[in-house]
Amino acid sequence: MGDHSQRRSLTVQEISQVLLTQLTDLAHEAANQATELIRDRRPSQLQVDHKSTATDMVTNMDLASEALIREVILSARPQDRFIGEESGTDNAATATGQETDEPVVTWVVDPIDGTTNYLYDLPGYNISIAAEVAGETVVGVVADPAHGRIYSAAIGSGAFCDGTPLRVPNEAHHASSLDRALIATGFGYSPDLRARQALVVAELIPRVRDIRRLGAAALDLCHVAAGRVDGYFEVNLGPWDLAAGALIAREAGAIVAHIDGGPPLPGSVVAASPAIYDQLQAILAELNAGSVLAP
Ligand code: LIP
Repeated sequence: MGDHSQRRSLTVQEISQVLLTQLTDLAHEAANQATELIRDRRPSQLQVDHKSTATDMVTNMDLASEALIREVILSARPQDRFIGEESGTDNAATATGQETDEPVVTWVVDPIDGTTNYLYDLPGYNISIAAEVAGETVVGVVADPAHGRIYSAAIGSGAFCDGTPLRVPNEAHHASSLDRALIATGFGYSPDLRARQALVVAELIPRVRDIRRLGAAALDLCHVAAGRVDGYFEVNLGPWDLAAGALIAREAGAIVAHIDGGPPLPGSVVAASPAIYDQLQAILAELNAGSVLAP
């Protein structure tokens, strides 16, 4: 194995279409196998543990799904890095990269996004798999097992749902003004944070068509891409909640940014059709939606 410390890191622009296709196909394979596991082999009784709060749950199927996705991906590409929500491990120390000039690929995975929905067997839980190069998401796949849909995107190549191109509607038939916009959002697991987030929604709700709280960030972003909601915002998320869905929304023509404007950062996002993005971003700034994290 050569000395990879000298290996140049390719820019995102230099990634070959061949590599993007390989990564997309591998993410689809892993998502399909994880869908079969969590939906078709769902046990009658889930084992549930808690993380940050009593409502921040992880089930045995979250763990099994992540182990399966890790196995599918790293058995095909052992040189890659893998960061999963539940294992909390990052095999950066063992990721060696290729002998060739191929860039280091990091997989960012939420094995079940929308765990509460999954626990209650409510639609909306999903499997979110992203591949990153040089810190930028280049491939994103989000599987929606309850509806049998798979959303996907590769950087610069558009967004798709089950192979059908997705394009955010930006004409008036959906929403050209905020008061006709359907906006999705979500809440954290801390009661104090949820109370502050609810105050923002209380101010917002009279100024939009309606609010939807669907329970899973990755799919909320895919709904923006598919025009099922006109915008989505949320704070206090993990990188695995956002990585794949943000690329899919952006590749479908949505504007995706940090809730306070600027490039998106892990944890905080606003995504919307170009027709209403500026209005939504402005009202969120007016309501200090990005500062709810500070008690
Ligand atoms: C969920 C997010 C959702 C948020 C939930 C939760 P998890 O992720 O996808 O948008 O509102 O509170 O964080 O924990 O189910 O993977």
